[in-house]
Amino acid sequence: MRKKGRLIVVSNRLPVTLSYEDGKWRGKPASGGLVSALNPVLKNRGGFWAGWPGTGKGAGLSHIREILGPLSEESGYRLLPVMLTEVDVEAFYHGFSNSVLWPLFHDLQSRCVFSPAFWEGYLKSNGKFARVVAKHAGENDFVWVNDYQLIPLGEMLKKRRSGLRSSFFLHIPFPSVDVFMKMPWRKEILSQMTHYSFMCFQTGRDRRNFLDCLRVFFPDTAVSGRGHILRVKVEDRSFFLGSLPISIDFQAYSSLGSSRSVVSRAKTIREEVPGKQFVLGVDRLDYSKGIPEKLRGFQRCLERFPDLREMISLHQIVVPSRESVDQYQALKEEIELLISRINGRYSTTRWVPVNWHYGSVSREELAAIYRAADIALVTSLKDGMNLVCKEYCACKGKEPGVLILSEFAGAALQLAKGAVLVNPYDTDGVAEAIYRAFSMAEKEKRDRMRFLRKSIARQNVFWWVDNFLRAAAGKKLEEFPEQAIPSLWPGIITQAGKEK
Ligand code: GDG
Repeated sequence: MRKKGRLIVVSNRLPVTLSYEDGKWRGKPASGGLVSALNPVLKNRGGFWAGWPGTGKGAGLSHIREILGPLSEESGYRLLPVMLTEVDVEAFYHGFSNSVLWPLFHDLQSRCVFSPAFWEGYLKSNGKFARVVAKHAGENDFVWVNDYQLIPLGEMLKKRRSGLRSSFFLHIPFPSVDVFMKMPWRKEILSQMTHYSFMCFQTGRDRRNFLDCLRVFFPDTAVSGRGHILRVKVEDRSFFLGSLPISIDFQAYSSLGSSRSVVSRAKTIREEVPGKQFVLGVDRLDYSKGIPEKLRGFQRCLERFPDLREMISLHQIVVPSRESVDQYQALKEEIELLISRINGRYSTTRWVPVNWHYGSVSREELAAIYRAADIALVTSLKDGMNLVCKEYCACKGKEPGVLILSEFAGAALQLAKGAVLVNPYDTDGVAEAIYRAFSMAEKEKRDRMRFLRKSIARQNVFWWVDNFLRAAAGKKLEEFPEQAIPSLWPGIITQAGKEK
């Protein structure tokens, strides 16, 4: 009998964060959009998640092994580390991934550093991922590669194991031809993207941009079919091409938001809020999230609508990210400066307009903050999807709340009807949207929230994953076996590329 294939997820980072405290290495589950979406999918499916454990310094293989064992049991899937050296991380992660692809794909080409050494490091580290995955994947396993850091992996896996099928999901946007053209390795990247059996984007807009680029660089590109999934032929390769908006486990967030402890904590948060209503921002520290633009919009709102002073406050959670990169440090300083200016100018003895928390909070606490917030404000300059806005609506339950959402977030295409859309570069527009949300009639708030929740509940993360797997592997999530976590040791590959 043929062995049933398992589900294998590959992403740059494993869904854990390692830290060295009190002379000991510790690990805890990581936060982030990709992790939030894929965690419930892989749980108890007997597969594994391969990725870099996020540290090159000091943590030897035995430490990693010690930490990942129990965490694998907790997660319900095996965590398989891909070991990278500090030099690898510099060129592959900080370099090509975060100083070329990330800014370019978010239309911020002036932030790109097109260094050939980064490109070489990108290919070299992808080779290390290919080696680990090819070693542990079985013939019938389904390999699901995630995100821009691993674009070359599919072709590399094919070269190592011709029978191994892999599919790809791009979590970030795909730029238009004019922007994409700027990248020196544009044709190589495009070609690598055609080596997956299924290539999927967040939105129809991203997919259209990708097809436009293909047609420029591969004029023989042929497309057939219509709807969510198309068939594309480029040179001697043919593959499926889709667009599926990623989502959340709506039911889980909705239940969490209505749980007794969260409702009670939300009440306490509300009581502590200075002013009548509060606006919430939750973002990773990243220039693509438009945090300074949000602060400018909020400041403008206080300037133009004095009746809102002492009546409204902004709570901004900023989750630390890529802290060692200068541009991110500069962004943090810009945020601090803007906040102190707003607070310096408008604070009174009873009211501080902006409160911010630099760090992450527990999932429960986040749910309570979502539930308590009157308005959620998402001002991404560009965002693949944005899960925060979906989590906010899920946690709100029947409580009225208003979502102000950037037109440039992938989620805007899906949630346009219920949300108040803004262009984050338009400071007056953001200010007016906050004023409108503040003054919105209760009935309109409830109607909009009902619509948003319905739409997110319908296209939840399981809808997304089922559609992805159906298009990519011709089966549903339940058809992947529920199995015990596979054993891993021995068979790990070290930073130096040796097997242990
Ligand atoms: C990328 C794309 C795309 C945030 N603060 C805390 C916390 N979070 C969690 C949220 C949410 C996630 O982080 C952020 O997800 P986003 O989707 O908003 O953004 P990215 O991290 O940039 O994700 C994005 C996503 O991938 C999925 O494809 O939507 O466009 O950029 O889940 O809940 N979680 C906890 N504490 C916090 O303080 N526990």
